[in-house]
Amino acid sequence: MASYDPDNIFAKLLRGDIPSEKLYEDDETLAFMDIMPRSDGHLLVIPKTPCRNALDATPEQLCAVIKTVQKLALAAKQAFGADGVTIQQFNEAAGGQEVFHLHFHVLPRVEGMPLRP
Ligand code: DGP
Repeated sequence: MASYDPDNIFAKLLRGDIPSEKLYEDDETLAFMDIMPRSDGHLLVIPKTPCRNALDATPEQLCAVIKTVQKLALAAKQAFGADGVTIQQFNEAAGGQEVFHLHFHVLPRVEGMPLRP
């Protein structure tokens, strides 16, 4: 597996080099709106420490991120009047990953509404 690139887009976002619509942060994690939302309220949760993806993550990074995912999934479900929430996570290009800093997608879902491409 390739090593962590400190100049990936989410590392830049964490450093404040590029703007983001922040929703939540704690000592270990950050949540912000996805720039290309596939459902209303589509957000991303990332660890603040370097980590390429779930295959590269420590148990501590995974625990911290999944706790924030649950918190934000519950909040987004309520805020967007959703019936459910899809949680997605991709690993390496072949697994659909485009940004190589660990992130989970949180997608509020309304009954009968497909995800946008
Ligand atoms: P993937 O690595 O396939 O899980 O997709 C990366 C996601 O990150 C995709 O849904 C779009 C989003 N994204 C890419 N660049 C930016 C950015 O600069 N800001 C924000 N907020 N989201 C981004």
